[in-house]
Amino acid sequence: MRAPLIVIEGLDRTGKTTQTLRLLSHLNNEGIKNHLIKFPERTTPIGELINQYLTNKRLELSDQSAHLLFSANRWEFQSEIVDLLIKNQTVVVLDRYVYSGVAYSSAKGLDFQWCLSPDIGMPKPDAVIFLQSRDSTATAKREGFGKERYEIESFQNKVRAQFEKFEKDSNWHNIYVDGKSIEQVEREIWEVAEQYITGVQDKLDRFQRKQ
Ligand code: DGP
Repeated sequence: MRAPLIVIEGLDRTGKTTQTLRLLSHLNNEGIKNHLIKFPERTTPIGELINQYLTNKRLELSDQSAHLLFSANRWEFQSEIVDLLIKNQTVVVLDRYVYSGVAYSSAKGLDFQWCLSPDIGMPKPDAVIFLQSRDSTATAKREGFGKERYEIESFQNKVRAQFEKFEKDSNWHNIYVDGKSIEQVEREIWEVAEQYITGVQDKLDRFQRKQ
């Protein structure tokens, strides 16, 4: 038995990182062991290269190379994620995952299936919570938008269309953020997350006692 793996996805500047931190506080308040990993994880050597690529628009990489770097960055954490879920029985929350990898790269014109393939073998999440915005102009007006490579309104619309291809997956949950307070979105995220988490802690404790 493994602990739940919860992914928070979203377009740029939809409040994803704020909401991820609120979810962690909620888990802490409930006394549920948890661990956050944010992708891209910019502190590893591969992550540093990705950071340069995102922040220095003059740094040129082919779209395929960039895609494989983002995937390699996730693979750097594969065994840590598996150990947390299985050995440590810890809920893992990921701020972005494979879905961002596929959506951003296929929005640039790369083949959707090709984009999926380098991540085959990464752990499958129990739930993916996608923070959606119907109004791309509102997102584009948020503070800091435009600083990084992909923060261009027309491109974000293409990325959204690619993310929507995952909507039919049974673990996928859309949450619209337009016009909602941070607290409202936080409540909606918890309503989804708790379906996967509530009761799991008891089961995990019993399972560990049996080992
Ligand atoms: P964030 O740190 O969450 O703001 O993400 C940084 C940017 O990188 C954001 O524009 C989304 C993009 N991104 C995240 N993951 C991937 C990925 O796997 N592939 C590509 N091409 N872009 C990604």
